Amino acid sequence: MSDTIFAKIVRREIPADIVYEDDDVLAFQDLNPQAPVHVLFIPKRAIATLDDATPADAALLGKLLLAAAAYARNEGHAKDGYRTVVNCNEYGGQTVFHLHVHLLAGRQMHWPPG
Ligand code: D5M
Repeated sequence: MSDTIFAKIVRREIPADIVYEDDDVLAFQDLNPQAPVHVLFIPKRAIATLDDATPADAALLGKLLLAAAAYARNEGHAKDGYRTVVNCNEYGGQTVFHLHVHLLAGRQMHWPPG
C-alpha cells in the first residue's frame, strides 16, 4: 500500500521535477497541472490517506502545510492567494494513496469545487 508512485519518487526510482525538499517533506510539480502553479507536497514517510493519519502525525501534517505556504510565499503567490487541497479516498477524488497536499496558484479558483 505504501509503495505508490510517490514512494518511488521519494526513493528517486522515477523522475520528478522536485522544487523543495527537507528531512520530512518532498515537493514536486504535478504531472497533470490544474493551474499555472500545481505542486504536490508529500511526507517522505508514507501515510496512505488523511483518514490514516493519527495524532502522532500532527507535526508532519503541519510541516506539509507550512512547506506549501512557504513555497507559495517565496514564489510570490501569497498576495493574490492560492488553494491547498487534500483529497481523501474515492469521493474525495484521491488517485495516489500516499497522502499529499496540492498547492494550486496562478489563477482564480472557484467554489464549490467539482
Ligand atoms: O492527486 C494525485 C496527483 O498526482 C494528480 O494531480 C496527478 C499527480 N501525479 C500522478 N503521477 C505523478 C507523477 N509521476 N509525478 C507527478 N505528479 C503525478 P490525487 O489527489 O490523488 O487525485
